[in-house]
Amino acid sequence: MPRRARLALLLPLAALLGACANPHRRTTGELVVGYLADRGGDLVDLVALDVGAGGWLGARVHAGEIAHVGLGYEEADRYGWHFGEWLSGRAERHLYPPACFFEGGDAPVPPLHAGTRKVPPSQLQDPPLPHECWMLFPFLCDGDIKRPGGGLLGGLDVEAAVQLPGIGLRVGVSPGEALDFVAGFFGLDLAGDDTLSRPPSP
Ligand SMILES: [Ca+2]
Repeated sequence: MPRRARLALLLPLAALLGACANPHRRTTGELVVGYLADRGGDLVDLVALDVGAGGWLGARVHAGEIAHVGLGYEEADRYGWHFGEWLSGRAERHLYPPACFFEGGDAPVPPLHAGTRKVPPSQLQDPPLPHECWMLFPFLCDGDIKRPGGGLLGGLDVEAAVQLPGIGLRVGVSPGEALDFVAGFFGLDLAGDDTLSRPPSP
């Protein structure tokens, strides 16, 4: 390739690298590593897989803030991965009809789900608080059931859990976080969790 033509090709590339090297005082290597880390972070945010060490007998499906449907009772310490958060023994409990009907006695009660409240991120270290919500459209009964840090995208989380005496399993997928993962390839950060979208640390 003639030297003049090579220069014509290299000059735009050099200009591009120069722009990449210092948009926020980050080097090109930091940008590449940060981009890959953000895509990986978005990917692991969209799945949940954890075990419940505890007892009782129950099965349930939670579909964001649309449905908390189940049967039976689970009381377990959860260990594993849950939508970008590592759980190491967080106590959770969930109670569903018909036990709730028994608690209500003769009074007619709606099909309630009693469980641990999802606390805001600032209170993650505090003990979980009890809450009750309807099994369908639970947000109408309890307005504070969002996953910590889940935001609007977390409202689409779907998870299923089975608890047997001694051990249980929970799996989940977050369509909202999946949307954020795909959008990341187009330079969008719907969840606001990309490190590259934040100013670099001094
Ligand atoms: Ca993101």
